[in-house]
Amino acid sequence: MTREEYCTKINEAIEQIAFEGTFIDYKRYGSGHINDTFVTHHRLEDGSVIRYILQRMNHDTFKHPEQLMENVAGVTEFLKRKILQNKGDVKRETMNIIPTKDGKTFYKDSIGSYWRAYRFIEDASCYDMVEKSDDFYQSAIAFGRFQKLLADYPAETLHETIPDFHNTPVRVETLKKAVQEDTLGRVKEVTDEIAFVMEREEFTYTLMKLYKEGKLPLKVTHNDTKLNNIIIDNVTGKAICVIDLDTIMPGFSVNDFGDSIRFGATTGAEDEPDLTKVNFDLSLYELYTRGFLEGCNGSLTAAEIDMLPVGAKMMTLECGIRFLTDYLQGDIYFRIHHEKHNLDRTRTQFKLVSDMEKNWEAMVDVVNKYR
Ligand code: ADP
Ligand code: GN1
Ligand code: MG
Repeated sequence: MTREEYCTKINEAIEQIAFEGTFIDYKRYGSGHINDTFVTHHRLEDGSVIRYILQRMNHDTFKHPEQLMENVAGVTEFLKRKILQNKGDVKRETMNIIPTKDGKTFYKDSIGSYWRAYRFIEDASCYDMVEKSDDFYQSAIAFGRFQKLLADYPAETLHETIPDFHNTPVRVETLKKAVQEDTLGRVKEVTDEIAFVMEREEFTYTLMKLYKEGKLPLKVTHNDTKLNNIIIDNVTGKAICVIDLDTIMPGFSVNDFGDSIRFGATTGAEDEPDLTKVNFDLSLYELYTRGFLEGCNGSLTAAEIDMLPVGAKMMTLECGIRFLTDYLQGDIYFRIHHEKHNLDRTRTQFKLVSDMEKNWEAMVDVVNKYR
């Protein structure tokens, strides 16, 4: 699709969605790797301007956007009821879908792209890295609370938006296939990284094995608990809203914990090319552990708590495996901004895995301190 055709489609989508006010303009927004996100501006009758989030859902990643939106609508309605019970603000403490003019949760355009819009959460911020450690702590409370709030959500009604999303052994198999196919001839560049994964293949079975033995429960989980999937209030400094609900599915609580750790408990960005700047940050790990357990507020079993460090290492290793696979397959999944972007991302993740292995006892001790 040319840029011009794309713009036509955005305008078509804006036309179909029941936004308030008169449309002014839109621009690209945020730093997500999967969807195309825009902010739109609209003028209200009193002259003020209102903003919305407009997204083109990634149809290659999410094969059934209509099912995905059923999940998002179900979960946000459920959360709204709980927020109201707690006398909270439903407009800011959960995502609010802006329906289409004919009352649907998404708009499918004439070439089959899926669009959806949300109320923009104002007077709040979203961070790509931990700038203030308290933000990380607040995000931990919010992600823990999110899980607790959804503990009685009817999990059987959720669609699996990406099958085997956090099934790490399956991710290893996909990597092996990409290595065999070596479509771009990149394998020779990454033999160390491939060996790094193979040395840890046995480890990747840890959580699935416990689950199959009935020792680890399935919960309703977010599955993409990066710091930039949480919105922090500019005035109170509290994490008010969990966003990016595309991957809500039954999963392991420890993976929600772990994904936050891999993204936030580090001294470098996810794509930092200089590995000397990337170190696992044990004190941020401790802060997050404290907040997450506080937010979960007794809803985790002893086995789940035991497995928190494993969740951290698992999600970091898995994310590295996914970046590496994408590098070998020609960068078809994660949005990249330069040729070796996925390789840089792979290396930061594996550096963090090595650091975690070196700090393993301390990681276990921290969990035991707050359990
Ligand atoms: P992706 O799946 O591509 O990561 P997200 O749903 O996380 O997409 O959105 C991308 C970014 O857009 C977020 O990181 C955040 O900065 C911003 N964003 C998303 N939803 C909202 C919202 N309702 N209010 C304010 N900002 C939002
Ligand atoms: C993607 O969509 P975004 O940018 O929040 C990915 C996550 C990865 C993450 C790595 C649906 O998250 O699983 O952990 O990139 N989301 C999907 O930054 O694959
Ligand atoms: Mg996101």
